[in-house]
Amino acid sequence: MADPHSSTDDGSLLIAGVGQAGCQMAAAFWARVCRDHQIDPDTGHSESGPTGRWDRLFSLVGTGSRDERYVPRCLFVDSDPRTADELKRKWRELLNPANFVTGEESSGNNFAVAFREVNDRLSSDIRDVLDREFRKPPAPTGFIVFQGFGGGSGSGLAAGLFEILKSYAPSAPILSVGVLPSSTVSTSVTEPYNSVFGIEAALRNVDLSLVFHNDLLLNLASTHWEIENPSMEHIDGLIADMVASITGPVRFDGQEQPATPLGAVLNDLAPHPDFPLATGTIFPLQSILRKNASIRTSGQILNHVLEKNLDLCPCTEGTILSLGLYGASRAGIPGYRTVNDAESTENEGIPHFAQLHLSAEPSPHSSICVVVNSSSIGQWLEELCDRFDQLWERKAFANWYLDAGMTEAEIENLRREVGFRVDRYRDI
Ligand SMILES: Nc1nc2c(ncn2[C@@H]2O[C@H](COP(=O)(O)OP(=O)(O)OP(=O)(O)O)[C@@H](O)[C@H]2O)c(=O)[nH]1
Ligand SMILES: [Mg+2]
Repeated sequence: MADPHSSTDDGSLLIAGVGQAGCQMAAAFWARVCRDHQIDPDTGHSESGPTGRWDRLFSLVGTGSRDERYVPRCLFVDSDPRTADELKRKWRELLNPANFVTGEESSGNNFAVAFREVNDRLSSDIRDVLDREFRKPPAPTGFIVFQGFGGGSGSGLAAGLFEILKSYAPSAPILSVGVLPSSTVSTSVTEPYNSVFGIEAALRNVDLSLVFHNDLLLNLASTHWEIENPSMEHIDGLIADMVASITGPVRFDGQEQPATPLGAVLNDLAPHPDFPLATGTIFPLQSILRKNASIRTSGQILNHVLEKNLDLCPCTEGTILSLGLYGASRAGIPGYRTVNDAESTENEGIPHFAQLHLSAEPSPHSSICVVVNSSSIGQWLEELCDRFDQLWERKAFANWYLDAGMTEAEIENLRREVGFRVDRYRDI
């Protein structure tokens, strides 16, 4: 198939959720962007017509205002059908059930089983969905893939999916959004294996992998968002809000510039292809405005966040390769603008940072999302490799992977590849 990315770049996206965590995060993202574009997520209709570059994410089906529905360009893939069935039920008017591809049972927390399954059984169904989506103009020219690295499906199915996506559009940018296994919120002992294999595949295929630790997000939910006993649903909402913020410039025209393609946003955040990892945080603008009555403009918010609130974001130690600040309002995004260098020169301590997109008149309902790509993210990979090594030294659970077709040499090679990444981060 021709690579549509090479001939046209109208910026339309296909959003995939893989595995339980990935599907749930992707569904939260759709609920959030529906609201941004004034599409009712419960019906798929838009009373007053959708706003912004909705056509970059949704297809319009039906004619006449009564029949018109806005259908997400999505793909949900999981070995286990249960999460998919729940999402199909919950969002039955919004998400097309034909865009869900599932196996018969969970991979059992096993990258190798899931990777084999995608190649053996699921790839033709995935290709059917992609064929349909690529036939609808405009064809997707960028992908976002949500995944839980610790899960067998989130790692193994996604590794297979990246290869399929590349076969449709080899040069289209890919953003992966993933949760890393955390020591406190973890569901399986094999998460370090799955994550090393899953991260290796992501870093080999994507332009940027935006990674999060669930325990840090749980903490953020209770401290800055004042949510009592935060659940996974709250965490998925925060991740969805961050991805919505980062894709704001893709989905809405700016005041001084038209909407940007995804590739440009990812380039800002991963200015060097060897370091395609970032993490982020999001907090309410209200808390800043309440304490600082003199803040009036986006530029002042930028300076304030860089000076006082940078410690809210993990991984701001070490050398910062890029720092993006994105603002979004829950009540819709009235118009983005890029704060230029002149407004940000007060912060000489930050060597590089990506474009800042905030609405010109900050609303108290806005949130601020900070995304950072820095040398200290390498430590997250290093911790993961250490946890992998503790298992592999004893060959603990090795037979799970060997029995599913991986070889010891292959496993050690994938571990080495992630080790090379750690070394590169150390050398920054
Ligand atoms: N942020 C977030 N994390 C989740 C969610 N659901 C599960 N997790 C975490 O994600 C990791 C992967 O778990 P799952 O998503 O259940 O695994 P899976 O991808 O379905 O893979 P298998 O079931 O092993 O085939 C684990 O560390 C879970 O704690 C979710 O909705 N949001
Ligand atoms: Mg699962």
